[in-house]
Amino acid sequence: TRTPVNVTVTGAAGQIGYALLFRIASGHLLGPDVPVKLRLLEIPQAVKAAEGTAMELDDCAFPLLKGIDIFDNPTDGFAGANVALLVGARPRTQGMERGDLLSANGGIFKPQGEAINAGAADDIKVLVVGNPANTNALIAQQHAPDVPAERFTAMTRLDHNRAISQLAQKTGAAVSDIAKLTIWGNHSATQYPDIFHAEIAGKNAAETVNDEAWLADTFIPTVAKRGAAIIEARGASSAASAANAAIDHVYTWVNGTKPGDWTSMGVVSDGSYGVPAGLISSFPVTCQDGKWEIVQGLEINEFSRGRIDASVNELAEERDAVRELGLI
Ligand code: NAX
Repeated sequence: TRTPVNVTVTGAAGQIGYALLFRIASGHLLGPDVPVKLRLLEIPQAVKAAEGTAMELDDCAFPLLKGIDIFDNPTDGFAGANVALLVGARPRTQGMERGDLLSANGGIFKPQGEAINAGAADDIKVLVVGNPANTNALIAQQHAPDVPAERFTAMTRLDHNRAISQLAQKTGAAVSDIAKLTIWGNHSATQYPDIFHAEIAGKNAAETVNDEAWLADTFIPTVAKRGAAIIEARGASSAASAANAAIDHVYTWVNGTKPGDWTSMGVVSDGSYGVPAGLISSFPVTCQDGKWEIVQGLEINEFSRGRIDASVNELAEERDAVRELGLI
């Protein structure tokens, strides 16, 4: 029998945590034959709530769940971690400037990066969900010099899934018929969902849709502003869909993309497609044997170029801001 995989989840007592932990424990993160041990990391005030969630996890009697430990400090929380899901973050509150938001998150992701560097397992894979996800991932990565940079990723899979769903609804296709969709750039309102290389049952999606006005005025803003629309409707931000995307992201990273398809992940740039090296930006990636690779050689038309550049510029600005604040 396999040794359990240690999965650390930060923000475990939050709403995404509540939707995420049960799916990890039931085998959806890594596969139906992979036992897991959960390490829940919370701030001291939320440890009691995390204990409540742990009681419910016990009450599910999940066959794959081999243990739950709860921590209130990153050093212990990341010790021996094979997979780390960094969900807990400092949300933007009213009147908060971008600098304040980045500083507050630097105070979380710097020590977490250091703790991962010091104590995580050699095969550690990190997914940052907490916003601003790309830049939080950059901060953590910069403080983990002994961990290969490619092990730090940021989540744009929710945006990817949202885009697939919108495209399926527009064309009447099944979601499972849609392939090669790409989210480029930052997980923010500037993100660019690209259907020019996407396929619907093997046919080019942009040609099938053949409606640039819909693309520019409906599809892109609907995907980019979906988070706000969910808050408006539900009175709370996306939680189950975000947890589902985190599951998808790690599952795909570990178990691979399907032949003839790719996914979207925020990964460290090697300079591909004009994205400055070192930025953590969303790209089309394939995964195999637990490693991701940026899809190369795609032709980028003018429509896409401007939108990719705008989102990447925003990432560069965020990086410059955290640099100025001394966070990286
Ligand atoms: P909640 O406020 O419900 O939960 C956050 C939890 O994190 C709280 O329990 C809090 O105590 C904990 N936390 C705070 N600082 C911590 C620290 N230093 N160490 C450990 N735990 C800490 O937020 P929730 O709705 O679960 O969202 C979590 C994050 O995901 C937010 O930053 C949110 O913006 C982000 N999202 C990212 C998405 C993405 O696609 N990348 C989509 C969904 C979501 O908006």
